[in-house]
Amino acid sequence: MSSTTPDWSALRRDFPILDQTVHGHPLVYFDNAATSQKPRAVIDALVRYYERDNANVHRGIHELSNRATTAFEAARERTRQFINARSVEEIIFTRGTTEGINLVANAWGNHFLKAGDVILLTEMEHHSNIVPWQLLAARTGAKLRYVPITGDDGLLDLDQFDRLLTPEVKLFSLVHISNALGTINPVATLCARARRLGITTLVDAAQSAGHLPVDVQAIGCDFLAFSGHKICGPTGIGALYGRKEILEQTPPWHGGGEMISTVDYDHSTWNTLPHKFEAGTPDISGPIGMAAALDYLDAIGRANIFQHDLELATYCYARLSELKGVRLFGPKNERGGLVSFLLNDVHAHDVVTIADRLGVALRGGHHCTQPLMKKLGVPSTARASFYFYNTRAEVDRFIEVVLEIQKFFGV
Ligand code: 7TS
Repeated sequence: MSSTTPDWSALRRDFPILDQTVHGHPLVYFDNAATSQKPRAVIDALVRYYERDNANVHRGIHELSNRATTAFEAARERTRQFINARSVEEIIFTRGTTEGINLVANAWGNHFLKAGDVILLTEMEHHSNIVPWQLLAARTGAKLRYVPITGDDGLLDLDQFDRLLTPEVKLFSLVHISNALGTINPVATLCARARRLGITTLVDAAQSAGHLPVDVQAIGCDFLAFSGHKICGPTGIGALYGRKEILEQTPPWHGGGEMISTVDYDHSTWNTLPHKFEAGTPDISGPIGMAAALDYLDAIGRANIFQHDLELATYCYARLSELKGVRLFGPKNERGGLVSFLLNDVHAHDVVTIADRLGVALRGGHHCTQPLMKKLGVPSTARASFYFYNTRAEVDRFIEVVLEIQKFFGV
C-alpha cells in the first residue's frame, strides 16, 4: 500500500460522473454509503472484457473461455489479497453483502442451528443483518438477541456484550461501520471474545471494506461480507469470506451447474471450495470490474482513504454542530465517513429533496435500520456520506445548503 499522501484532486478527475451540474448546480455527491461512483479504470475493465474476452467460465476449451476463466479466477485471488484471506477457497463471489449474509444464514445456519440457540446481533444492524436471521429463527426455533447501543452517540454497550455471551449463543454477527451512525465497531476485540467461547462470528463489512484496511486474519472472524458497488466496483457483485474449515463442513445453499462434482438421478456430490457455493453461470464481468476497483483503491492505500474520510466527517460534524437546531447522531470522535442528522422537526425527506434542488445528493430515511431508528426515537435521519473524491469545499457548500434549508423552513 502507498504511504505517500495521494493527490486527491487528481484522483477525483478519474470519476467522469462527478463533473456535471444537477439542477443548475455543480454536483456534490454525498450518497456514497448507498453506492460509490466508479473510476475510469473500472469502466474500462468492463468494456475491455465485453469487447475482447466475453465467454462462459470453467467450461471452455476455446481461447475466449480460457481468457474469461483466467480473469475471473485472478479476480478471486485479488479479492483474497484485499482482505488477506489465507486461500482463494475462502472467497465466494456473491451479489453483495445481502446475499453473503443470506448464504451464511441458509447454508451454515440451517445446518448448525437448532431450537433454543441464540443469534446475537447489535441494535445498529442493517436490515440485511437482521431479516435473514429472523427467517432462520422462524425455520429453526433459534432466538435473536441484540447488544444495545448507548444513545445518540451510537456506541455499543460493551458491558452488556459480555453479559449477553451466554452458552446458548451460537452466532455473533455485527456491522463493522454503521451506515446510519458512522460508528466503527472494535470487531477484532469483539470477535476474539466471542470466539473464545466457541461462538461463530460474522462481520458485515459493507461500509468498511473500501474505507479502511480490512484483514480477516487480524479480525479473526469466521465470515465477512462486502459489496463491490460501495467500493468503486460494479453493482451486483460482492464477496463472502468464510473460514475454510467451516465452509468445508457447511452444505451448499443453491444447487445447479458448477457447484457439483457428480450428479445422478437420485443423488449428487459437491464440487470443491469455493465452487460448492457458486451455482450456475456467475457474474463474470462483476469480479473483473471489482478487481480493477481493488487495484485502484490499494494504489491509493486504504489507510489514506480512512484518514481522508475521517477528516471530512469530523469537519462536517463540527460545522453542523455549530448550527442551531441540528441533532447529530453517531460518535463524537472517531467515526466512519458519514454524518447523520436532523434539522429541528423538518422531515429528513424534505431536507434531501431541497438539497437535491441545490445539487447536493444526500439520503434521507431509515437507511434500512428501522429498529435503530425506533431506538433513537426518530422515523428517519438525513445522511451525508463521503468518499476520497469528496472535498472540504463540498462540505462547505453542503453547509450553505443546510443554512438555506433552515431558512426555508424557518427553523
Ligand atoms: N450492511 C450495511 C452496513 C450497509 O450499509 C448495506 C447497504 C448493506 C449491508 C447491504 O448492502 P447491499 O450491497 O447488499 O445492498 N447500505 C445502504 C445504505 O446505507 N444506503 O443504501 C444502501
